Amino acid sequence: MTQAHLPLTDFIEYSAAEMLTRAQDNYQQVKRRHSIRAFSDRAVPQAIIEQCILAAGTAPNGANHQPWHFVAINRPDIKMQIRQQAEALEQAFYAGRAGAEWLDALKPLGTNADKPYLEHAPWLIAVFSKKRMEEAGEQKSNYYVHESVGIATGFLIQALHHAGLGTLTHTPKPMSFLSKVCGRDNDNERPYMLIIAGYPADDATIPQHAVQKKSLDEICDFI
Ligand code: IYR
Repeated sequence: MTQAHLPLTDFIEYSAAEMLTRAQDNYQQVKRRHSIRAFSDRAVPQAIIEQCILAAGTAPNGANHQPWHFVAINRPDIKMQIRQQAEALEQAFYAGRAGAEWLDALKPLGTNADKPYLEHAPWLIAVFSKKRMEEAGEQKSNYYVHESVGIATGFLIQALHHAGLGTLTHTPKPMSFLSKVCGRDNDNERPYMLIIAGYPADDATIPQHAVQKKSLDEICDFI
């Protein structure tokens, strides 16, 4: 049996001229998003993070199973644990586990194993993916989990940027320690990414090469 459908009442139609202006404005806004690695410890109200996570939860996803879970971390003791464990992993990564080619690719970023921002930034948002949907004792498979959680994470980053916060995506490898620290150590959930959010530090910089984006010709064909 097909499920009930509702009329699409919240679609807003714009003229082609308005659409072009809106698309241009959006591009100008999103191109001002840069990953930053120096965060201020200024507090950011939880209510802002809540709205951004609600926005992430609207992402298109497989069969509307919404195969994600977010853990928004503000507690200094938990942030400290994450910093300690992430830095230990990164030390091994930068000491050689990454391999020469990868380390070479990271040179322009100037990154190293020190991750003070994991303690300084007011919010760390751990994104988890869920293999199955658990519903009143029932277990159903989730679909396109990686794609769905990737889109939701993109929505989250965009929402945080739009709200006026600086962000960084962080993927310590392996990330399994996050499951334990966040109390999500179960067979169904996997850590997907850690998003750091807060005000940029006064001396925050971006790598010069980070602003060099490929041209439209390079990234797109119209056929
Ligand atoms: N996770 C490491 C290394 C790193 C890897 C990539 I690919 C980046 O774009 C940036 C960093 C770190 O956080 O330093």
